[in-house]
Amino acid sequence: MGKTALVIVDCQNDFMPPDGALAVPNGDEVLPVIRGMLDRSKWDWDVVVATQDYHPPRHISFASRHGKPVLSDLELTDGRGRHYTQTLWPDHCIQGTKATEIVKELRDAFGPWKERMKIARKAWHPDIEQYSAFEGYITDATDPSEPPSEDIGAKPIEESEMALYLKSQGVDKLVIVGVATDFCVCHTNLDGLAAKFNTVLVAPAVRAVFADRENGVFEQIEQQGGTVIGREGASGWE
Ligand code: VGL
Ligand code: ZN
Repeated sequence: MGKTALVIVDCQNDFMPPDGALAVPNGDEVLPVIRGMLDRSKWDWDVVVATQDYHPPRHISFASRHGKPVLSDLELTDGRGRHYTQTLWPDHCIQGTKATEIVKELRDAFGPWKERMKIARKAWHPDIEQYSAFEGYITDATDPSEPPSEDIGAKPIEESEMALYLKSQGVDKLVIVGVATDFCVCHTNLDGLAAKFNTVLVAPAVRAVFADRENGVFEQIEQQGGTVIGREGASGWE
């Protein structure tokens, strides 16, 4: 039978209220749910991947770099010559700082999974935005460390480090939790489907930057063949 990976998206200090620089509204509500999913006596994930937004100072997504207001949209050309619309963010998740660390409440629960666990770091290049775990690189480091020195270049999703790692472990199903539903969770889930994984998004374990967009994200994922569970509330999804 195929194996299952729990994918914990961006549960980092900077995304958590009350003090995070880019606090996702009610983002901390996902933590007890995800902690429960890391209880080794109840769950047996074959693989656990925790993702980390991992920006250098002056990252292309930072409003401060462009002298524009936070949350405004800006047409940009990125470091690979791609034209796109960037939502501009406050400075957040800077490499090597506490702000980019995965919250302690979850790190404390990683112990029993150590042998099965990887970190996927993304958006580490100054001129490239990456919302999806499938755009990042895979590492064992849970502590702040240096990113690669050069852009590894865009790879087709199915040849990405994330897809190759999951496939090398026999994984064919992803259970996706974390923040933010409308950015990194959404892109990770859609890329997972594009890379031919079955996906299950656990609604009680995700929160959005823009809460009114959450239903649209769930519908888009379902239209692409993904499953969304627990939309009616926290009970009944296990
Ligand atoms: C994210 C905005 C900027 C996310 C990351 O984790 O969803 N959102 N960077
Ligand atoms: Zn970011």
